[in-house]
Amino acid sequence: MPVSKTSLVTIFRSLAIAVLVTGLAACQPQAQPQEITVYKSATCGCCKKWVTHLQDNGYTVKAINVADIDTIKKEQGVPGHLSSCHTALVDGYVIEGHVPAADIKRLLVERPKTKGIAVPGMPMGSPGMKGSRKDNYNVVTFNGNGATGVFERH
Ligand SMILES: [Cu+2]
Repeated sequence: MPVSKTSLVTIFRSLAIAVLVTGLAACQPQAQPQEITVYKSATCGCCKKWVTHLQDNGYTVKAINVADIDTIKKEQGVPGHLSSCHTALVDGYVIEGHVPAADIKRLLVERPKTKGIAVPGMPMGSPGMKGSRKDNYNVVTFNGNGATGVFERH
């Protein structure tokens, strides 16, 4: 049976759409994991505010209160000079301190070779540290051998 020109066009269009849809799906970055575990002390107010910031940005937060947060930091290889009030774990990375949710998202999309990222100390104006002033601060990467780098400037 001869195939009409119209049906050939229809078949071609369907194929073209199928290829396009497959291509678009392949280009999508890996979906960000929704769960993040946060270790903090029970009395830390700014830690709670950072947890709220994560929840506002779509994360399911598993908050765990610990008596000795320094032990967690040592276990996770957070360098002493980069330490802050809370330590979080998400998809193989360590998140130390008041790191903005947008930077965590970029970390999980770009997946650089690093142990984790940190906002050392507790800079005013970082998520969970809203106050009368806004300090400049850096989000820094760290790895096991003491090397650090700048991940983002705020
Ligand atoms: Cu804090």
